Amino acid sequence: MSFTCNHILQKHTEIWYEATVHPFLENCKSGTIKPNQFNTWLVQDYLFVINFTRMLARVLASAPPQHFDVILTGLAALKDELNWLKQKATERQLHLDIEKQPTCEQYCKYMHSLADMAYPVQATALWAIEFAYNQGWQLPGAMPAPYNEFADRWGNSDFTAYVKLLEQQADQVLQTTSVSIQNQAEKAFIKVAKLEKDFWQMAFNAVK
Ligand code: HMH
Repeated sequence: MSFTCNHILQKHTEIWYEATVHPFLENCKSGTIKPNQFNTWLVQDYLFVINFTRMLARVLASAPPQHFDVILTGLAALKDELNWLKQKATERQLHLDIEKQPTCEQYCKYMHSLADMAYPVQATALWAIEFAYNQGWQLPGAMPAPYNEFADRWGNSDFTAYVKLLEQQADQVLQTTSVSIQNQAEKAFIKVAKLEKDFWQMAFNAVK
């Protein structure tokens, strides 16, 4: 039986549901999210994306040359995303030179630790991280302003196509790797799902 991203996903639908369906996102959809909850997410996500960009650079360094095109597209998109997140924070008069909350810190440390893993594990984790936001921001359906801009960033068709390419690249290397590395990839998927769930909860807890 072939070992693919979808195979991993189908084995862990419950934790994946918790990673991608959260009251934070539902309250963005209904317009009832509190400013402090949203702003907490925004600032922590900016800090997350800085470290995610570093992770993607390390994934590139581990990848076979045939995978460069997709990864470089991702890195170029992150250049834009970092500037955009900074601009959104400035519009809301938020300071970005603050400390990471423990959950954000934990996620960033985990992304760093992936550098020691085999490329198929890194490729699977990368896909899972992007797929989490692609699904999470899309599943609730159309959001009101100002949240629609955020939902569109990760839910738009170009981003969806990019995530599909990440899945194909991960599938390609998962097929031909050892069972031990396949198991590590599955563990990475579960870890990402748990961290995603915790990240939403971290922001949701910031009620004031
Ligand atoms: C927490 N997960 C988190 N933030 C993001 N921006 C993404 C995934 C997608 O890039």
